[in-house]
Amino acid sequence: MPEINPHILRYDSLPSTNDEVARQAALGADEGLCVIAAEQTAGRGRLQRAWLSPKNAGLYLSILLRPALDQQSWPLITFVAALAVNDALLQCCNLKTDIKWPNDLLSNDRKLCGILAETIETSTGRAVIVGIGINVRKNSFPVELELVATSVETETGRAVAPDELLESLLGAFSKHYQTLQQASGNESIVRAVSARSSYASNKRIRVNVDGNLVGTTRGLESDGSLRVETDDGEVKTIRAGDVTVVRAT
Ligand code: BT5
Repeated sequence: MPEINPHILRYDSLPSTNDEVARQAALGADEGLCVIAAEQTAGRGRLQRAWLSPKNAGLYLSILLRPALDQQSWPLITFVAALAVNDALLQCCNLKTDIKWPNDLLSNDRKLCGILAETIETSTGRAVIVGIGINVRKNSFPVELELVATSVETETGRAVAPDELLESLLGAFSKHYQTLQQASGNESIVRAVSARSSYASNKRIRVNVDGNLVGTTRGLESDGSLRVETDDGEVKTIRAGDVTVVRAT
């Protein structure tokens, strides 16, 4: 299985590292291109939501992949990134994080990392851009994020050196990406995520599909979809959405 051979480009400031990778991918850049910016002025989440990316406060990077994978496995690339961040934070910061379906890492129920995987067509084939934002330094979050966001420094009392975190992250990403390419790779990745996610099973949640569905999570499908059992016993398979915890009253 081919390993990721990272080609790292660093920038002081970019609108969005995902957009810069898309630009270079359109020009024919190879798998493994990794763009890092000290700040983003227009960092993005899903559905064009903003990702706050103040200067030197976090690790903001995007990796270009040109996967030779079945289409069914492509959604699992977000999980590969989540596992890599989870490994790197454990290795470099001794910080255990919870993978929140489908694209967040939490510490103490607050968001420490978000992942944005986007598929694009290029003249040399379809490609995936995996954007990862990790809050490293304590940061004065705007009031709407104060209660929902956190950073490595807040959680551990120490801001890890971004390069140390990056090296560990790229190594782990390469390892999990290789796993995904093996026979039964989907199952291995899904199993690993399930083991590191309190959201995969037996969690009371609300998800913003079908008019805000409420139910209990019942595991992950091999394509990464989330099974949710509603109160009338029906099990729905959710491919994408925003999940919030429903707390017992
Ligand atoms: C995400 O979207 O969580 C994906 C974030 C991906 C960011 C990376 S940084 C490098 C690369 N370049 C980019 O332009 N993007 C990627 P989503 O699940 O839609 O969550 C977005 C929501 O997270 C926002 O609406 C806010 O509520 C919240 N948020 C914004 N900035 C945050 C931050 N720094 N820390 C925690 N939460 C944040």
